[in-house]
Amino acid sequence: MVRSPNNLRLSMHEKLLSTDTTEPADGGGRPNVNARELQEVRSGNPPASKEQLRSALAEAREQTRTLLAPLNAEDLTAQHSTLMSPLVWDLAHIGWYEEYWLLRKLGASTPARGGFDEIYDAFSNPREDRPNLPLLEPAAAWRYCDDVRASVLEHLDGLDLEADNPLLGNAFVYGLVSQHELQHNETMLQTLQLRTQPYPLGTEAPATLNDEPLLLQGEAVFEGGHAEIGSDHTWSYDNERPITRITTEPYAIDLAPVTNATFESFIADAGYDTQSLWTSEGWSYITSEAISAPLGWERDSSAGRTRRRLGNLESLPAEEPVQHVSWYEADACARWLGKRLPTETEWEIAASWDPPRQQTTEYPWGDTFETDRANVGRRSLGPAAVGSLPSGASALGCHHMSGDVWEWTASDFLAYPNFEAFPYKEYSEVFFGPDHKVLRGGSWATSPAIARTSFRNWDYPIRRQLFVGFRCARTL
Ligand code: AVJ
Ligand code: FE
Repeated sequence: MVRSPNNLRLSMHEKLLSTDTTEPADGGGRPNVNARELQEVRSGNPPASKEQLRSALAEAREQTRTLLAPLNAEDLTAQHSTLMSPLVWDLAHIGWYEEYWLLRKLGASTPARGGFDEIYDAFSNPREDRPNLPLLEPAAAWRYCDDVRASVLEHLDGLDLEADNPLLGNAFVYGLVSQHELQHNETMLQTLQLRTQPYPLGTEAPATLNDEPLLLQGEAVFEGGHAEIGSDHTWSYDNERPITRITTEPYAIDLAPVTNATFESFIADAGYDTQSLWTSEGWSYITSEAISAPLGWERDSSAGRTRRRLGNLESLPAEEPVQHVSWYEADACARWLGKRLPTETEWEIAASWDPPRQQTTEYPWGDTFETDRANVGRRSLGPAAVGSLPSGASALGCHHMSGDVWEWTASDFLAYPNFEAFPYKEYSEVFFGPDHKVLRGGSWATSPAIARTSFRNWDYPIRRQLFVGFRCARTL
């Protein structure tokens, strides 16, 4: 996994907690840590070492190589869906973004190679137009990425990480670039999900990490009151900041995401034909697009229900979280269940708030990523059965909050109070508003460097190629 500077910072955090846990007189179990001291540790010290930056970049590149290795030049240059770019655009865009931030913006003397802004800046052209651009061929795109990387590493050797440059605070700009590459890996997997040719799944079945999954049908309860959301994690994005104190009404939230079996029951109960379950936009969307099941679901008279996973046809695993539903379908199915989608605040409390300690954790189980607690980072190319990852549960008792499937929330993508765009408005700010819904938690395809509980993803409510499902909540 990525040994990000954050891990180092977190081990200090843990040390603080474990060496100084004198119980307060009220026996409340709250560690006796001076809040300001903790705040300082959480605010991104110690600074990253160059070795950690090199390995974060190398890890992201390794992921990109592994992902694209099974694909030929035609697979890489074709546009498989107008919703997505040709894969070779994503590849060269990864190199362009790295050149832009780690060479041009940091003022490296190394000359910029491309002059590629009109082609590879995502704001220059919509995805559907990208096949018509004079794109680099796959071999040239790889050479470009490799050349940029070589210059970046050379420049980093001579760089003063303590220099007075906001981009270098906590070496943030290196986090920006490595996380960008990892995010585009997931984007490329969405492209592979939309095309019909099979992508090799390897020998591994979707991770069932516990042979006898727990039956997870209950709810966790938050009694209401104060909690914190957001992050000051070293490499968190501007939209996760700052840590924000909120108050919320009591609510219940499901211990697990909705499964394929439950979603089948929704379909069998005429869910797609019952207008009263749908918002008016949702109803016109499914009727005009003739949608009657999640993306990739098919019905085979002999095999029963099947689904397409990265182009491979399989029988539908009943106990996996449902994937590839739009926000509208999630919203309607939750209504059919007598519940609703959680707000992103409710979701984040359930994922990371520890009520006795009055603290948030970066992953559901604590502050350090541990491989066996979550199905992330393409360790398998699909979600794990619900209940198969009991060691990944949050303080409130919710499972699968990191990994498996992104989860739609009820919330529009908006700024937290005191938001400050950094380092550019086009990462988050230009997307704030009612057009995008927030997704949380990361999927099986998301790197652990991104699947932290504070991470906010967003997309249009009609999108279904995402590795996204949902869990339900209700007001108490
Ligand atoms: C956070 C996944 C919505 O893909 O549009 C990639 C991430 N930003 N390149 C996106 C991103 C710039 C972003 N999402
Ligand atoms: Fe990008």
